[in-house]
Amino acid sequence: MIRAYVALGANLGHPAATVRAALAALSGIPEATLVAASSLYRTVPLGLKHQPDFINAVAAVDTTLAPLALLEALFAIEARFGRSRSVKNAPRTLDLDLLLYGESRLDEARLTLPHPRMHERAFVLVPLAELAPECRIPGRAALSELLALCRDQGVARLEP
Ligand code: PH2
Ligand code: MG
Ligand code: MG
Repeated sequence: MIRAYVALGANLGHPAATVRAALAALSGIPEATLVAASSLYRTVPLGLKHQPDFINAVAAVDTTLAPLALLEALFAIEARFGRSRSVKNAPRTLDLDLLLYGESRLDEARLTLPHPRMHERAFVLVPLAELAPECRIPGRAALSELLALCRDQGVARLEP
C-alpha cells in the first residue's frame, strides 16, 4: 500500500461543489482509500491571469495501484466531471494532479513524480501542509521552507 497525494483544482461551473464531489469520487476508486482531505481554498490563478479564481484542495490516498494506473483513474474522474483538454492551463471544471506517490521519483512522458511544479505553488503547498506538515517532497527543501518562498500567491481558506 502506497500513500499518494492528489491536488484538486476547479475554476468553472460550481468549483467548490465540484471539488467536494471529486473527493467523493476519489474514495470511489476501488483500489484506493481516501485517507484525508484538506480544507478547500480559494486561490488566485497562477500562470494565465485572466481567468476565474480557483478552488483547490489536496487529498491523501492509500492505494495498491501503480502510479500510471492511479493517473488513469484520476483522468477518468476528470472526464466524468466534463473536463476537456484544450490549451495548457486553460480554465477547467476539474483538474486532478498526482503530486506524490510515496517517495517515488519518476520521469516519464506521461508522468513526472514528484509533480514538477508543486514545490513552487502555494495552492498545492498550503493544503498539503495542512494535511501532512511533515511530508517530504523528494529532491526538494522542507515544506516550511518552500511555503515561505510563495506566501504571497493569494491562497485563502474557505469557510467550511
Ligand atoms: N492550476 C494550474 C495553473 N494555475 N492556479 C491556481 N490558483 N490553481 C490551480 O489549480 C492552477 C493554477 C494548472 O493546472
Ligand atoms: Mg494542474
Ligand atoms: Mg492536471
